[in-house]
Amino acid sequence: MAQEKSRLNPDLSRRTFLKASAATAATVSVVAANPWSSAMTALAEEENTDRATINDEQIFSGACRGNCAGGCFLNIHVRNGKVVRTSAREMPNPEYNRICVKGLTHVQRIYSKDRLKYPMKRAGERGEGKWEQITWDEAINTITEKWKRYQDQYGKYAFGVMWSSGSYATLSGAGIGSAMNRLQNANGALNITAAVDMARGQGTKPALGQGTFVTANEPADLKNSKTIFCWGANPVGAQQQSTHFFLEAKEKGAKIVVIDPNFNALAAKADIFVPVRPGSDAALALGMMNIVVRENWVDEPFLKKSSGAPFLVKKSDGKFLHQSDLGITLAEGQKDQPIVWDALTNSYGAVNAVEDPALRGTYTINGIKVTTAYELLLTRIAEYPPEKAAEICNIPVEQIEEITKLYATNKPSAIYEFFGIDHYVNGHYGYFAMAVLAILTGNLGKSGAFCGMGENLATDWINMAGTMFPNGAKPSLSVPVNMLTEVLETKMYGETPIDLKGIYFTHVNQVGNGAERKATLEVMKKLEFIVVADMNMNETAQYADILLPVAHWFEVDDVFVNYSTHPYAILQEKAIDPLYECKSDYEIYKLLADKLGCGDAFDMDEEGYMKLWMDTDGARKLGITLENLKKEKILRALPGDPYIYAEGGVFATPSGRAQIYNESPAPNNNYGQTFDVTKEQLPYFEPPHEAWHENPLHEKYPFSVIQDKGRWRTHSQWWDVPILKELSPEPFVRINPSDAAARNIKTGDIVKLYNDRGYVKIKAVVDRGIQPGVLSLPKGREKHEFIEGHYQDLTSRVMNSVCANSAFFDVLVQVEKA
Ligand SMILES: Nc1nc2c(c(=O)[nH]1)N[C@H]1C(S)=C(S)[C@@H](COP(=O)(O)OP(=O)(O)OC[C@H]3O[C@@H](n4cnc5c(=O)[nH]c(N)nc54)[C@H](O)[C@@H]3O)O[C@H]1N2
Ligand SMILES: Nc1nc2c(c(=O)[nH]1)N[C@H]1C(S)=C(S)[C@@H](COP(=O)(O)OP(=O)(O)OC[C@H]3O[C@@H](n4cnc5c(=O)[nH]c(N)nc54)[C@H](O)[C@@H]3O)O[C@H]1N2
Ligand code: SF4
Ligand SMILES: [Mo]
Repeated sequence: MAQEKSRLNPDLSRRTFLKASAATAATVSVVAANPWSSAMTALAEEENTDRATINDEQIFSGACRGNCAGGCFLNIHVRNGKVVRTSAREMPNPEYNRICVKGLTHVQRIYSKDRLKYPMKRAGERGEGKWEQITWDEAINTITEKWKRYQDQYGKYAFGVMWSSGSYATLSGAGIGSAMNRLQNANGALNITAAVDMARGQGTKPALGQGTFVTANEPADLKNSKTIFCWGANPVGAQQQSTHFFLEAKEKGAKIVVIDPNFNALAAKADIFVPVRPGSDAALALGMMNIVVRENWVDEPFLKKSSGAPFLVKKSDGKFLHQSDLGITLAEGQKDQPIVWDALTNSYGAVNAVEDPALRGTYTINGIKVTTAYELLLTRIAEYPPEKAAEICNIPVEQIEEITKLYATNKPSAIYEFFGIDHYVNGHYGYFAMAVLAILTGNLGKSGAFCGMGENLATDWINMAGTMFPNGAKPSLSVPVNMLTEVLETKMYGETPIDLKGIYFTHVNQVGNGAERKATLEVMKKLEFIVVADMNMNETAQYADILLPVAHWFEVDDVFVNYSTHPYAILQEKAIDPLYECKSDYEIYKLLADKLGCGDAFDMDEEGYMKLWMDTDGARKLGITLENLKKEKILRALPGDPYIYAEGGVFATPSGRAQIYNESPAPNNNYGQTFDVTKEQLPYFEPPHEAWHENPLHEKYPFSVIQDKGRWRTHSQWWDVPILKELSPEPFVRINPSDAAARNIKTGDIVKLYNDRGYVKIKAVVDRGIQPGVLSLPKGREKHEFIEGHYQDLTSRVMNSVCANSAFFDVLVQVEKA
């Protein structure tokens, strides 16, 4: 780690900090004999221990499984029944060896004084902070009695479960195939979705076949790219462990282009920095497509062989023309093939029978008017010539020309995305347009060429049906959390009656991390009953009626595989027993299921569940069995080496081809809403909902606000770790010098950011890297860390009509000296 200085506390260097914290540790250990102080003692001792003399240490395998996407493989060092330190463990491919400052401070997290220690019930008013310790029996009885009673009286959706991304694991994590999904579906409770990070999937899936995750090659392949667009991603802050792949690619001669409103840390290493206007990325991609077409940089063989560009689209209903439309009788089990135009024979044919399908043209076949998908795309992109894109994005047209040439000719090229573009109401249009740009240039399905997040989610081999839907259970109804205000008011979700009385929150800090905090608090107020299962007293836990203390990740056996920037499944060995009265989430689900009448769905121990989870031919093909995992502790969970998404141009779309045209757009939260289908069928640009210079509100609130994911937190996690607090003592807003000067704001001044939804008071840092008219806040701070207000008081819960997703960056504010 570099000798860093705190920007607001420049006197604190890393060495003085370490000395100071060791001293604090020693002092604390003298005054109190509790697990917290013994952890501090242990840390202090660790500093001075000659490791060669240690002979009583046990080392367990573990994963750091929060939602930072690192998924680091760790050694958990235990002495005398205490976790004394964590260290990086050797990965099968050493390029993936990793740990970060958070991974190194788990000891302080495990023994944090803010950990929930025993079940509690609310003693005062909700949110007042008065608690009474209760037994597990009382907690489980109270929860299940209410859960059942609400469901009996008001229907099964009267009780909901809400989870987000606190941790990913099989038994005690959130996410696909986890035991929590099983409980939810077995019981039929309402599934309240976090509506976060959904625009990427909405935009990308129709084009590339997979949703939010998995459309990138594995991170180690990045170094094989010749051009890398880091587009709406902040790897140095938010995918720290992948940053070195960018640098290695650069060393090998790759050109790096960072497309971002702000000069993020990777921009410092980039060849070209493109300071786009926030929320304008779809327009940039559309402008680039025009140049690709104009310059004949279209990869026609790829389009013909691996994409639906030559598919004929019916004028009547916008769907692809299929054999069945032409009255062709299909044999049993025969696939109804899309029809293309055969330029050689000047006739039509099934796509699998035509050698050289035409990309262009409008035809009438059996009286049906059709045109190629490619032709439709050309018409759409013509609306966004590069000059217009330049104006929308507020960048020089020459820069668009320059980066397009690189991307389309200095191949293989990768578009490395994350969620910068996602957090706007127009987010999914950006991702769809970027995917289509990749398709046009054939920058997909090869080493060094991809369009995705460099993050892996091995869904292919997980036994989803077996884990998530016990005894033939069906998926329960999903409602995005951003719509709860309306649901509670109208008791309807589309045509479905919902009389919601209570929610079980797990793996989520909705009050701290949800958009539009006042609306969240309103919902919390209206609910009759709130349960929170967490490791610590986060902002949501403070509003609970019943609090359940859950075990830390190293206190339970589990398997980690989801959402990581490496291609491995990791065995989590229970390193110590759960502290205090904490229980693993899995054990809690078992207790709940028993009383809710679906105990048979949990009629297995931890090992039984893990085995069920990996009971697929896909897993066996990869050699993933519990036995192997116990032996090796870590196993490769993706095929190929390196894993290449859509290798050879075979995509996970219904046609097996990449699609530039979406014939059946559908909302990701379909409740019967109407939407403009033509907008969704082809790449499209519309301005963000709020954060736009032409929005009349811009006069009053002239700043867009971005929130960066910083390395000191994973969202709201690690907030209770003293070492990290010392390293990053307080949040601050970054502002461009010209904007700061106009308001007489200097670094260290307290400023107020506000809009009609609320305000936050926070210190300012003047930073040339921030675009004028933009402010940047750190993501993941808790209420008590702001001088006044909360950053989530600024955000809005408005969503796109086809995409249930929180647009955290689609926000306008004013800023002034407080
Ligand atoms: N303003 C603004 N808000 C944002 C964002 C933004 O950019 N700006 N980003 C959004 C994004 S992208 C995301 S993903 C969300 C994340 O939002 P959350 O999913 O709420 O994020 P975390 O704070 O990581 O985790 C929530 C809680 O899970 C708990 N937890 C961890 N492990 C376990 C476990 O094993 N069991 C149980 N029961 N609990 C556990 C943690 O202690 C923590 O309190 O935030 C969103 N909020
Ligand atoms: N340390 C740490 N790591 C994390 C997390 C964490 O909390 N802490 N959270 C994890 C989670 S859940 C997520 S979702 C990811 C997020 O991963 P990223 O999306 O990589 O992280 P962000 O910090 O949200 O940064 C997004 C980048 O997009 C830029 N940006 C903002 N608006 C626009 C725009 O309109 N156009 C373009 N082109 N760029 C824009 C921002 O300036 C920023 O540089 O990080 C994960 N990793
Ligand atoms: S916080 Fe992320 S990068 Fe840090 S150790 Fe954990 S998984 Fe790795
Ligand atoms: Mo996220």
